[in-house]
Amino acid sequence: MKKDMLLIGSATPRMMEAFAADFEIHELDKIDGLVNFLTANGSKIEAIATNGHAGVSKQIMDGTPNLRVISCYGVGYDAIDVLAAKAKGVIVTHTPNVLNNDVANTAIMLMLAVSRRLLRDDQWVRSGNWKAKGNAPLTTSIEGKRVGIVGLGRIGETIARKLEAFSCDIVYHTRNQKPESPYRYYADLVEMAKDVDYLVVITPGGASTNKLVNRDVMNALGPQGTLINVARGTVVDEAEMVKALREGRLGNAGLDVFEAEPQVPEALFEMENVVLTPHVASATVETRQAMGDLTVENLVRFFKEGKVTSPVPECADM
Ligand code: NAP
Ligand code: 8YV
Repeated sequence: MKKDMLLIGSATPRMMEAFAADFEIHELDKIDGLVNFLTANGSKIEAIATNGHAGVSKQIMDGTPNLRVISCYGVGYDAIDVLAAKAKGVIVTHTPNVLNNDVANTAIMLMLAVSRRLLRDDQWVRSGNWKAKGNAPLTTSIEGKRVGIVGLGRIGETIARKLEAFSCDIVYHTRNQKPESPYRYYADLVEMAKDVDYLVVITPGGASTNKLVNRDVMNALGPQGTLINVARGTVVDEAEMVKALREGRLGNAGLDVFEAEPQVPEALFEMENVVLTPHVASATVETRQAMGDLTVENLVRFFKEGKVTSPVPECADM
């Protein structure tokens, strides 16, 4: 018999087709009145599929007493209260590794787009400036520059490895030093920011990283420095970042994530030294297909084999 699954957020047609083979799907977006839905159907729901943005609200967690598994379409799961889920015996899964390359590519794309003023130069051609004013002003190379990676995990390591092709000098900051890493470690983030040209942020979100990149870190990075954030908007103090960019205390920024998405501080829209993308680091057809397949696989395996492929670390012992 098909299990009842609550789908929070959207899923691709391929995911929907795969889910439909094993689950009775209840789409939150199509439910009219969550309280009534949970009263009538909450006890039937055994599985939830959600994503890193939407997570699972307390109301839904409390209203689904027979929930057994939550599958997150994304590697970051800061929007899910994993400890509350675990306390209820609910296992949480996510999609690590399959997105490493595209997220790393996005970080490097932002470094290049900011430093080589890609958007300005595209506009230089389209606006007729090239004909009217001649060559565009010179830009800055990323070649051989020092890059500080904040969070040297699966994606951070991938960024570091790819940046070796640009002869970059890689250093990193994490809470725990990685003794086997070839890169120089900084226990102190401000000290690292003082020494680098680029600071690339790729930690998880959540309480432990909230506003980790604060005013002191941005001042240390300085007027020639570039901040790249592909982690979560909460990891950077956004108001301080806008001020630092405006006052020239921070040189440039390339940002894929924001504190209150899809709200983005409008002050950033006019800045030529800033490149903005709408949280799309993993959003290629290829990577989203791999993430979708893993999201489905975790749920299907759980009910067929009693185990999952990629539990979040907190649930690895369940
Ligand atoms: P991961 O393998 O778990 O790596 C996380 C790294 O962050 C580890 O090196 C960890 O080291 C470090 N870290 C954690 N808390 C820290 C803290 N308070 N201070 C300093 N470093 C800290 O995770 P991943 O797979 O690389 O993914 C990282 C994150 O990227 C995800 O959680 C997600 O938020 C984000 N992401 C964004 C997009 C996007 O679309 N923009 C896509 C994918 C992922 P220590 O534990 O030693 O500190
Ligand atoms: C996605 C992400 O935007 O994996 C993550 O942590 O932030 C991204 O890959 C998202 O989770 C997909 O819904």
